[in-house]
Amino acid sequence: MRIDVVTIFPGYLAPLDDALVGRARRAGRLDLRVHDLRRWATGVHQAVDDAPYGGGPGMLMTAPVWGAALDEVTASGEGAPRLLVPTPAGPPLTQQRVAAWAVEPWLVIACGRYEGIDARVLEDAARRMPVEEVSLGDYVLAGGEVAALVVVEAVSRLVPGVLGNPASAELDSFAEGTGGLLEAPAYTRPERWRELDVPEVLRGGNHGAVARWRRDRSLERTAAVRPDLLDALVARHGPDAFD
Ligand code: 6GU
Repeated sequence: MRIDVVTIFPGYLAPLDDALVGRARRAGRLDLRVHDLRRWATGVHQAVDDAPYGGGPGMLMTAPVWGAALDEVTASGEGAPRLLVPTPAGPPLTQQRVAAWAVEPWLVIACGRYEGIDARVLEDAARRMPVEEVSLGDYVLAGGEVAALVVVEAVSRLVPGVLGNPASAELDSFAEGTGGLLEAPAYTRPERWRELDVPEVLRGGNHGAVARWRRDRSLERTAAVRPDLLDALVARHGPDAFD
């Protein structure tokens, strides 16, 4: 899979050299390319922003700079990529959307800064490729770079061959295998630590009992912190969802 990230702060994406994603890149399973938007800026000051029409605070990133960048990046491969644009104004990121993007051959992520990007940039791009806006949640970040890190990490761990044990992705919180619920708490050795014991059932080797215990803890935890996920499960599977 190929992912291009366009940003005015390429250094922000440096963590993608590390850990799981870094290993996937070096193994050739992930072709990740980070581009400095300023490369496409013109004029002596290499400006990428300007004041918004209609007034208001802050600056907007300009259409000519983004247009030139996206023209070049999106023409540099086979076919058209899917364009992802992080913005607090987008629909929220979910594991479902992550899983859909993980089977795409090519993603381009356009990181906005300041008050965002001239709206015509996305309108124009959508003439040639699928475009999706995405938000990390109901709070405001200074730019799209952290969201790009989140998307790249979440997507790449679902790309075949990236995760050491593919079964672990199936059991993740929010994944299909757990019915879209949160995972149960987990324990490893030592059995007793600071007078705290690992739950008896997990030490017993009764796989059916372990599975029931995990499902109950999973329901408990989800009801406590994310009741909306339980509602979604009932909406999908009906009132017998917990049997
Ligand atoms: Cl994707 N971008 C920005 N700038 N702020 C955000 C966000 C994205 N998601 C939540 N807040």
